[in-house]
Amino acid sequence: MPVKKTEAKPKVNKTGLSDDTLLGLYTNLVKTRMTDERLRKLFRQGRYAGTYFSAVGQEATTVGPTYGLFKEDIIAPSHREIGAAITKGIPLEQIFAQVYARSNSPDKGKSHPCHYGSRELGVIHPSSTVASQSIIGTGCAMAFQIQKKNNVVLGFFGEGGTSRGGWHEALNFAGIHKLPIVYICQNNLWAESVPSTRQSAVEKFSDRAKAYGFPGITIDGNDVALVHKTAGEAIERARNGEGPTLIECLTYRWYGHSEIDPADYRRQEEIDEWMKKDPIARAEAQLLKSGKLTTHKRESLVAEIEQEIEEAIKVCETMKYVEPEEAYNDVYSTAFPVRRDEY
Ligand SMILES: Cc1ncc(C[n+]2csc(CCOP(=O)(O)OP(=O)(O)O)c2C)c(N)n1
Ligand SMILES: [Mg+2]
Repeated sequence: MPVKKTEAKPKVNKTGLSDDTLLGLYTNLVKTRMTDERLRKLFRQGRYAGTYFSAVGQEATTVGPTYGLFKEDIIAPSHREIGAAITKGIPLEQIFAQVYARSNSPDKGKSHPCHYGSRELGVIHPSSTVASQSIIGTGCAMAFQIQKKNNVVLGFFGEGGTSRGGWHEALNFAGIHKLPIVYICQNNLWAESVPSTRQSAVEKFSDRAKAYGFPGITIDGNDVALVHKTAGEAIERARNGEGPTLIECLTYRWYGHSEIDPADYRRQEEIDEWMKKDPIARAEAQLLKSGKLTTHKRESLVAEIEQEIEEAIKVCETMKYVEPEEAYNDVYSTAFPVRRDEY
């Protein structure tokens, strides 16, 4: 078949995206929400130990930027990025294994329940020290630049993380060297029980980018189409060697800091107000209106995800816990240090 000279442009809907893209985003939002809600429930049933850090309500801020990345692009997540992990392609079985701390988890049960990572899929395994992933992610962006690769890093953190000294050093360094990284601040208004107003004296967290010489923007983080488009533009800039961008996504976590936090430091009116801005309901309304999604299609999608979740739980709950000796493995990587002249 001869190659067509001009491809018909995909139809763009009111959100400025094609229906296919919006449906792809929506599918990841639903998968993330269903997995997250199920993990909360499993914790309450005592099916695993520790705690769980839900990101329900914040899905658009993680799914939106990640959707459409190349496999070789890197994500530097923190503890509330289940949506980025799922969208980058980490199988549910591994997500559950991480939370359950079983031997099939990538870190063999060593870390935090919500520190999803995958070397193969370019998801850096987070460290518990808040915002430390911004430093490591910036280093990865520097590696891409040295290697002259056309790849980017997405660096995620909460607004509380922007108070850490290392976070500022990382952004300063990225600005100086015009590194290919997009920083995504999930401003969910709270860092445990500390309100965002007690975290910074500047009006917007995105204003902090000015100090480092690159653009910063604050957007509605519950509008998945807007988040995807804004991040897409920043990713393009980064790929073209034009340097970093800081995107502050205004969003909200519906539940406590973790499942052991009743979050009674928040007003009920605040919670109700944000629940009305549910990112999934908004994307769904648009898709139902355009006819790309029907109630029947939605039901089959939910049933398909439900089955995947059930299978992942079954695998996890029959999997052994790790032996104590495992604590000594994988502490130092054999792949490093890599000398610069080996690139
Ligand atoms: C250096 C450091 N201080 C404190 C903690 C404990 N801690 C874990 S998450 C968190 C809140 C972080 O808030 P934010 O960055 O806004 O992310 P969010 O939890 O709201 O997603 C704190 C204080 C930590 N892990 N590391
Ligand atoms: Mg926060």
